[in-house]
Amino acid sequence: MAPHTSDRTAVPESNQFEQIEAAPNRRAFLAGLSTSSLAAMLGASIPYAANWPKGLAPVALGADEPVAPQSGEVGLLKSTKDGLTMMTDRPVCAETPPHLLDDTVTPTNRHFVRNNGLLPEAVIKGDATGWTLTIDGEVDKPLKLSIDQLKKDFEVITRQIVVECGGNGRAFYSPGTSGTQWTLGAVGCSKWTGVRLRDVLHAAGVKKTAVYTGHYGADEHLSRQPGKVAISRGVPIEKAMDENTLIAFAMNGEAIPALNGFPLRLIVPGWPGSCSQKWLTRVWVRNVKHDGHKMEAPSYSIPNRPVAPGEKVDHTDFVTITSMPVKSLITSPRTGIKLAAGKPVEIHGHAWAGDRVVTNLDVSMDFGQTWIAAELDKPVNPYAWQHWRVNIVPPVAGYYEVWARATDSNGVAQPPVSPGWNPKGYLNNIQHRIALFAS
Ligand SMILES: Nc1nc2c(c(=O)[nH]1)N[C@H]1C(S)=C(S)[C@@H](COP(=O)(O)O)O[C@H]1N2
Ligand SMILES: [Mo]
Repeated sequence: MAPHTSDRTAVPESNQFEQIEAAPNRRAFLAGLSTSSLAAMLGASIPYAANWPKGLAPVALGADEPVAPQSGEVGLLKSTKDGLTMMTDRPVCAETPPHLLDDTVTPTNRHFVRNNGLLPEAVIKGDATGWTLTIDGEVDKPLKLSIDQLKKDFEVITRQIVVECGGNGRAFYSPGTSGTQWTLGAVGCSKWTGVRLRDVLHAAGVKKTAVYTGHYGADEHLSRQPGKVAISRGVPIEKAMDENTLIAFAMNGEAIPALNGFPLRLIVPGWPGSCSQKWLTRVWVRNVKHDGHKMEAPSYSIPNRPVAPGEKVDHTDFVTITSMPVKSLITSPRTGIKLAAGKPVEIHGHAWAGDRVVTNLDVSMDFGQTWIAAELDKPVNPYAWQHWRVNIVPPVAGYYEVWARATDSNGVAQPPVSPGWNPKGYLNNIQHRIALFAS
């Protein structure tokens, strides 16, 4: 049988949504193929290929599988984002190919999208009328603030901050793990403008009993069942009090677009993107660790000890992910380019390290035997990604790979193979490799 594009995703039986997503994605994929590719997949020539209606997916390859209703969010993705790869269409998830992340500050139309639920109508329309943010729980004075009040009553700051999905790199784990099969591009570093969460919490008066935050957004659960939330994560109160944790209302100098959290979102730097609640409506200050949807293991959690690839792990043996690991991307040249042997070529990209900073960036062009130190910039502000560049010379004609390895301030470096396998496939910071053909 022909390979199925979603074969590598092991879908747990309980996850009905990932199952219904497979069909429309596959059909769209098939619809984009030429008749010669289809013939190769079918293992048979197509005598009437000249009559093939453009965009028709062959029934033999699963074109009549049940289809989830197409959401208008796919149209939004296509009209507002540039060159992203759609991973799933319900919820909408899309990543950015590395060469499109070449800018020092990620343009809004190239910032990845990771949704767990469905957008509210008002967000799609860009209507923030009456939007409020509630701060309640372990506070002396619960607050309900309009966006204007936030802008007026608190200091407004702008920071370049990396947002990376905890599952970025999941596709490289073996055995495969369930969840969106992100490769390299569920990451971006845009310029976020907003107020410090800390200042707002201080205004509400955080009680001594406060230990954690619980975040709520206006998106709907995929089932549209009232009372079910798409995602509600939180962070320890110390992280909420970090002077770089923002309640943002602008991205790259303009209103945040619908898919990335209009009109208000959290930006919790250095931690899994899931902490950065979009379409933010409430921060609940808790006297216990937050227990919202996707806080519980195994969501955004890893085993508390090394486990063998494929091993089953008890939910009681998981810990919640905090800082993201050291990582880097080669954003130029694009993988697969042809170039001249004996001539220098500049390799460049970005590197970041969760709560730490990157201290070294090295590249290898001989499969890791020797490493060349790149010039590495300091971050423009804490939690911004750092840019690096280095010239290499492919000595003779042939196939080369360039590998990039970032090292953080604790001496931890990116591994050449996938690091600690874990049941949900988080935190894969394997070195990025590109191919070069010299002639
Ligand atoms: N309300 C809400 N906030 C959310 C999500 C979501 O589904 N709903 N997804 C989270 C996840 S898992 C990630 S990785 C980031 C992605 O942010 P982006 O879509 O702006 O790139 O948003 C986070 N905030
Ligand atoms: Mo995520």
